[in-house]
Amino acid sequence: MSNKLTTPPTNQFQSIQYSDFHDFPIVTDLDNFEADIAFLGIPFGDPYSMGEASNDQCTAPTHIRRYRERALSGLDRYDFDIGGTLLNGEDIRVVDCGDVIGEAKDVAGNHDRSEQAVRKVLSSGALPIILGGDHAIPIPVFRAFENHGPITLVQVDAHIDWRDVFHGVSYGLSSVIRRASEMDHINEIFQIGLRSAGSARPEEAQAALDYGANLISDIELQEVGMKAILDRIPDGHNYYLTIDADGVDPTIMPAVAGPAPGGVNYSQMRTLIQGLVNKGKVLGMDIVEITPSKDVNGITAITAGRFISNLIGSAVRAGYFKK
Ligand SMILES: [Mn+2]
Repeated sequence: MSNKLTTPPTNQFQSIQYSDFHDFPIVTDLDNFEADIAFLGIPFGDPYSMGEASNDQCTAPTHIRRYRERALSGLDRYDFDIGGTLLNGEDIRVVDCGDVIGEAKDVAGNHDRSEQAVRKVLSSGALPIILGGDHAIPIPVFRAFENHGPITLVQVDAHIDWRDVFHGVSYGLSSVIRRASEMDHINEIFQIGLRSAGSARPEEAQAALDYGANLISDIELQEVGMKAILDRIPDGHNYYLTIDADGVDPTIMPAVAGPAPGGVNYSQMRTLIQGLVNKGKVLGMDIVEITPSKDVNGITAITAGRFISNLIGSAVRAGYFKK
């Protein structure tokens, strides 16, 4: 294990009590593993108050793992959303890299360790599936993709997240797309499911439009359908998909900090995830902003697990992992 990391190093993970991603192997040495797909929990963000430094979202990766068997009963089961078993009988190596250790008083260090952990996952050649944490955590994740551009960024969210600074914080959950827009390797941006009112003021909406971001409101999505939205996203690109749980219909993802009526429904998410996988190359995906204490019968975690199944199942069938 490289000792270049600041303490605590990324090879020290939380004990993974709920490693029940179908008994996929647990990786504890990020410098020495081979995989096609890797789960990585980043259970924190960049808080706006001390109370948020260690909050409900810190347990979200565990919550998602805990309900994995409810999202997909087994690797031998026929999944009607993907038209067969998850891995299609192929020799696909899926691993769980556990969670990056968070230190409440070391936000910058948390971001650095997260970036380095994702860089190591990418070095292994694995497709990372990131479990947040709040919507700040894609910022270090995007940094780790520095040499993988140009990337077309697709965001599902109720909010545009274009604040430059919010509550004195520049790398927080309300700034994630603003920070992404400043990265050379991030190119086109599609923001889907926008509705209600969040942190954005008119100047943030204007900044997004000035950049050329494609702002797709939930009303527009519901009127034209996800296939029409998908058609606007250019074919053949490298994509990264960041899913803020509050962008999704709260009837299937109620456990969020900022619920808003409306939102992207399950079949639309399935169309989006599988559509992106098939029109180019999805380099990575995250699901963030899940607050487990507000969940109802695990449905938020189960929905997250379904998104993951759609990504993996369609990527397998699209030949992403052909040796
Ligand atoms: Mn967000």
